[in-house]
Amino acid sequence: MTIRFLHAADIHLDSPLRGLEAELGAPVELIRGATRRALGRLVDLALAEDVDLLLIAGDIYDGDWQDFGTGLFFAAQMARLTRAGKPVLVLRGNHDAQNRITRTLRLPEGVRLLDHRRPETVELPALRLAVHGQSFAEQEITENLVRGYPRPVAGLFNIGMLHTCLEQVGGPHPRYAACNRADLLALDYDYWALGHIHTRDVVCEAPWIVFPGNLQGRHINEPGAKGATLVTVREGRVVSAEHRTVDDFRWARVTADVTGCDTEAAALAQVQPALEAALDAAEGRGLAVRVTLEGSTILYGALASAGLKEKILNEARQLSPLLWIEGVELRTRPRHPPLQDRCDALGALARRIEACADAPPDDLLGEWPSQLLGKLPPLPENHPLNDPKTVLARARDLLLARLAEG
Ligand SMILES: [Mn+2]
Repeated sequence: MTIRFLHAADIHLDSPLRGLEAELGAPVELIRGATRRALGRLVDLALAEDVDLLLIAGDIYDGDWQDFGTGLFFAAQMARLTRAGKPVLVLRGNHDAQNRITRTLRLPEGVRLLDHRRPETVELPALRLAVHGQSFAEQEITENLVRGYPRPVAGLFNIGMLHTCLEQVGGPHPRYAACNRADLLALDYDYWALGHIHTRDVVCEAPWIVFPGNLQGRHINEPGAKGATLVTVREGRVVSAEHRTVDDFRWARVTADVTGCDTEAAALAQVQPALEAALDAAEGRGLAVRVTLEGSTILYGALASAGLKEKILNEARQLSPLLWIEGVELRTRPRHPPLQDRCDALGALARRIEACADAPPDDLLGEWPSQLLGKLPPLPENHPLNDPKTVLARARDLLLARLAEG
């Protein structure tokens, strides 16, 4: 017997845009509707693949609905599945915990929202499946929910649904139902359908422990293809758990190396292929790109001046109306034409400085560096100041850079 189910999480339906309206040229409409269109595509995929079941492991909503439209949209999409006879099991996560969502709408028959007071088990005998899970009652669940989950049902394929930060504890974020991998393994289920971590992660394959990632990236820190995990189970064993992309708008980071560019036009030309590659990867979706420039360049100062983002946005717009520049990051280093090649007094000075660095340090510096160092506390053994040649080379580079910048 073969069954297939789709595992999604972190839909964050109608997630608000933070400050995007104020950004020059931002495709606000494309981004605003993206979470809804991604959910629509998830349902399209479930129908096209004729899956037996859809699981959504928490954070369907980003928070309390602005109005009933959010809930209406979700219920209507779920009805497309239930009308086709496909059951749906959902959990509440930290964003849509029981006490955070004040408005309610009846969900279609066939959509099962798991209990927030205790772990609930749903058996689907026709599919030879048992699904165990518990919703978040409130936003911050500090207890280890898994500790209360029941033993597996013998003879069935057991799935655990859980919204959890897993072992990502510490840092600024609260412990959202934190647990260890060992807690999950101890329950001896066949598949763990997790949610909360927005980057897809197959934590383990024996048994399968999977974060499918969120359905739709919402900002530059959620780049790349987003979607759900399609799982195939044959004779009670997982034979595949594949990512399927359903996102509608894409976020990407690209890097362009501007080493050797001596005009702004040349630097902008270096950005173009990186933008084209990102557009290709987005396969016709709207795309927001963060561009990082790196390399050493004589344009170091020029690139840092105002207007660079707008100039790159202009290049982007000419490539495709679907492309937007979310931001530009400069990781360039300064580089100046060698002063030593000049015929004037500055060139002569630069050549003297250059030559000094190759001279024996004692000839050049005499006793004073060792006298100076003698007055300092002892340096660690590998400290660069212990080597006069290194000190000289550093001094040379610094002097030449200062001279070149005028
Ligand atoms: Mn969450």
